[in-house]
Amino acid sequence: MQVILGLGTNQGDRFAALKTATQKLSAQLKNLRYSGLYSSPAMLLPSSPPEWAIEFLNMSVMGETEANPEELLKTCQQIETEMGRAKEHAKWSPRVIDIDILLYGDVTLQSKSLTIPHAELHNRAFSLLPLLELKPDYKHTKNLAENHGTKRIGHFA
Ligand code: PH2
Ligand code: MG
Ligand code: MG
Repeated sequence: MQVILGLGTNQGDRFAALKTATQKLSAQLKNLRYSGLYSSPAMLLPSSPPEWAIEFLNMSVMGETEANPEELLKTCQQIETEMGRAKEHAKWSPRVIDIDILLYGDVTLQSKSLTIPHAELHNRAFSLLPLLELKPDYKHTKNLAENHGTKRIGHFA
């Protein structure tokens, strides 16, 4: 199955975190391809402390896997854990790495652990713009004139 994952980081050496994460993912996904690199202000909750307002780096990757969605989710979570992300964390707190399943082929799925396509994909320029580089024909509902300060800052690889 062809899948697209969204990567985000706003803690520590963000570029190094993307390098490490993509390296780890390359052991799990075939024909890995990378979007460009995007920077955007942290999207926070009204209750988030102001010190969480740390600029994000986001990108997406596309590859092929034989893992089912739950197995792929486990793989993503394991890489997050290996890279030092705490299992229990406050919602939208700064993170070394976040790896989300954005698309799993054309599958739509809703379970306790997973919503595919990603529940917020159509609201987030920092997810959608990198995804569209890899899948330009993806049909979405977002008005991309409102991109919440999301900027393409260069190539990843
Ligand atoms: N991820 C979040 C919450 N806020 N903001 C930006 N700019 N980029 C993200 O990836 C992001 C966020 C929850 O996963
Ligand atoms: Mg996320
Ligand atoms: Mg996540």
